[in-house]
Amino acid sequence: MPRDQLETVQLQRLQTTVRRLRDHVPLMTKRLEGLADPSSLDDLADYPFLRKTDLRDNYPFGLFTVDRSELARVHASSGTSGKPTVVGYTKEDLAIWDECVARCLRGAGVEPGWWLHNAYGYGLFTGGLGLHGGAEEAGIGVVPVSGGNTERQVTLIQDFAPESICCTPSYALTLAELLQDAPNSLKVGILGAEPWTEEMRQSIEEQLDIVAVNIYGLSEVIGPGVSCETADRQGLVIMEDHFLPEVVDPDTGAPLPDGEIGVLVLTSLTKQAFPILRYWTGDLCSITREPSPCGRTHARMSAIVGRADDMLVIRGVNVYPSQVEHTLLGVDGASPHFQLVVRREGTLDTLTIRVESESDGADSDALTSTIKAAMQSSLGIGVAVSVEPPGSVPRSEGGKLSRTSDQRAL
Ligand code: DLL
Repeated sequence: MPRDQLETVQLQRLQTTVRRLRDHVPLMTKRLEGLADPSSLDDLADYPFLRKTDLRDNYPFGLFTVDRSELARVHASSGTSGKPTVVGYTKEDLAIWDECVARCLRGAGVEPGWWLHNAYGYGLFTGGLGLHGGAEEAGIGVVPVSGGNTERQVTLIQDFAPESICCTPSYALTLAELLQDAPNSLKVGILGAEPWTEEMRQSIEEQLDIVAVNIYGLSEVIGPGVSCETADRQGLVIMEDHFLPEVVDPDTGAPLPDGEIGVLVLTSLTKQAFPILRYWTGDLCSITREPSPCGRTHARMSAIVGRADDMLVIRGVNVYPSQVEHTLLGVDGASPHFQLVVRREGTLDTLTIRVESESDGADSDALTSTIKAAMQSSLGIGVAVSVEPPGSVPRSEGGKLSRTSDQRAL
């Protein structure tokens, strides 16, 4: 759809969403007091942000706009502390979600009639059931294997010969290790739910011999399928007829121009049970509204470069785990299995990078100095490096892998 038509649709849907929230959610009635309904998309910037703490404060169903009897499903994400955040869907919401994920899969090159090995966790996490519904909608057969039990997953991939797979990028690496170099049937991987870099993509593609595309989403907004790369991988195409993106300054909240990196803020345009206005995702990326070479007119976002709250301050220098991954995987002989250990010495935070060498017999002294020099030049600080034999660093066992071990409180 040409952008001017798309923006007309977006504005109508935004007006409906604002009215729905004002009429049905006490918190929003209060917050929107004195604010007129939007008469242009630019008015969006006048509304307050919705944050994760608002979801927690209104646990479990305080932000829903429908009675619980109208809900078809709930999902929840376990935060790092306390109560989970709960999200709800009507039957129509589920149909929209399926459509978004179906678009992701088809754009990624997954064909009707193929099979999808779905190794995202089933349950309260949105990954498993989200990809499941989208695949069924698109006519793709699902192997609903869920996360974990890696040996069995490998057997199923070998015996069922699925053409596509979805899981976290870190779990794709775990599976690749077990599949070894044996030929496999996989052609496309739809990977996301955690940050990963181009270097990690290359490594996964080489090991599994697949095209790996990046899928993004979060339960507060709908789940996976908010955006996804197409097979030509020119950024993640946002399902902009359902979700309105903004990128704002992490400190001031002011809207940033296209191309600048800031916090992604998302507004749902069609959701019924749990609409959200200006949800502060905390994820850092940039967006472009230039038409894509593949012909799509929807805005595209860059890969997530980090989370505003992921940033480490190592001796006064801001460091994102994704920067470390990017540098590390550029070093010959370093494997994609690494962990960042943050400790506190006195008042200073220190960073140790644990990384496995690619092979058993590697010269670990030489690799250590190469990595140290690479980090000094890309991050501007010295870090400690521990090169370890293959198999020493924790692997993903199906879910999201935390690359950072924060030992500052110990
Ligand atoms: O992770 C939904 C999902 C499932 C996305 C399967 C993709 C595939 P949550 O558990 O609510 O939902 O976590 C959302 O995960 O705010 C990001 O910080 C991170 N995240 C999700 N996808 C990506 C990605 C699902 N492609 C949080 N790249 C988000 C980087 C991602 N981070």
